[in-house]
Amino acid sequence: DTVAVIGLGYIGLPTAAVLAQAGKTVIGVDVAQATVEAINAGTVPFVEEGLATVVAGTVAQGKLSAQTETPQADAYIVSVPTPFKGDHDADLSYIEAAAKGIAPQLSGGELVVLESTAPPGATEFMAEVILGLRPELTMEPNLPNSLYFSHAPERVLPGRIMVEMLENDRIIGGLSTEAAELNRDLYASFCTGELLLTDARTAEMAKLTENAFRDVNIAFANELSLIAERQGIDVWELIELANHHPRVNILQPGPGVGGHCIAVDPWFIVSADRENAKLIAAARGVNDSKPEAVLAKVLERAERLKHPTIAALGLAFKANIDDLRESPSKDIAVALTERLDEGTVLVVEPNIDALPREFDGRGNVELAALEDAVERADIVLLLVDHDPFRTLDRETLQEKVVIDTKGLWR
Ligand code: SAJ
Repeated sequence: DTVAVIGLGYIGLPTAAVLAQAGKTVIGVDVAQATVEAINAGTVPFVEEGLATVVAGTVAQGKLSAQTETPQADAYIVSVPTPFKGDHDADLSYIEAAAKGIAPQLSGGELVVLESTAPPGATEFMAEVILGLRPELTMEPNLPNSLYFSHAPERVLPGRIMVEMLENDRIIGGLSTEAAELNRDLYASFCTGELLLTDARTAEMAKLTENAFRDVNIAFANELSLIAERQGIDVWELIELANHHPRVNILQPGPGVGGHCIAVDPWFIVSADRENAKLIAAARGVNDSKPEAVLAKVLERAERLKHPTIAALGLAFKANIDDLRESPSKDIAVALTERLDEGTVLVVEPNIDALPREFDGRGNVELAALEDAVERADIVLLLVDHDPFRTLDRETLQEKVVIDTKGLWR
């Protein structure tokens, strides 16, 4: 019962940890020597609630270890990045590299699961790479030389990964029924949610569909926010009122959509079928245009003042996290420092200790404490709905120009 998990990032490491906790012997594989060393020392290379304890415990019990080479195992779980290449096409080269590492270790009977979010056909692609290198093995089930390929996309929410990994329902799509069943039996060892079997292409598309659904719905709210602004209407009141209708449930507008999933995955659908994916592509466009609209509004207000001080509240991609990657709020704050003719930007981000490197070399920006920044500011720009901003004393905002992109202070 040995499982190899290839790629020990935000999904791979938690997956390896819960499998080890469930009693499997788990070997994690990563190209980063520092990650491997951290795990073998029983520590974690990034922060995720509850992960450190499970990693420390399973490493101490000898159930979890890490290495840079792909080992022999009964099951393989591939959890590597799928970045963009070209015009938002999926770059499958990390999946290909993982498959090439796995291929020489196989002898027949193994399960190979793709966990990475990927476009329709990616599991087939992974299988073709492996079978291309090992033509004596087959996808045909129930033979001594059979291999079993499956896709099990994760849907955990960062910050709640260790809970959702155990409790969420999982979609499991096999290249054969037997492969899906083997994958189900493995995941049943740690997952108490429902395990829903289908084929690999449907599973791939299901994951992309969930995030595209959310993106399209956020785009609807963001488009409304632009229309409402021109009409002199408060968009949050508008949405609240419309949502009283029993069949209307509009999401919340904001400065844009960030993170590594919702702003990325819909493109994989677009790239698979540009002709038909019109609404999904348009939604991406609306959400990606929102930071520029916020910026234009702030700059317009700033131009009316001499040496304006602007407090930019929040850099993270959503509330109460320290994750600044793919964050529209950070992009807005950085662009502000570039495009402001004169004046100062006071960045407030309670979840970090130093400004990220994108601000390097800028003389007109400093990281400030909330109360200090608001007191000094002419313009207060709210970009993230972090709790400390929610509870800010509103009295301190009087006399200020307030641009509230999250509707937090209505
Ligand atoms: N946002 C809005 N308005 C809203 C809701 C969200 O502007 O009404 C923005 C957020 O501020 C943020 C972005 O959208 O910038 C995404 O945040 P999120 O909390 O909606 O989602 P993520 O990216 O943290 O995680 C999503 C989840 N997918 C869905 O809810 C369908 C999660 O379950 C997935 O596992 C994850 O993507 C993933 O890994 O794919």
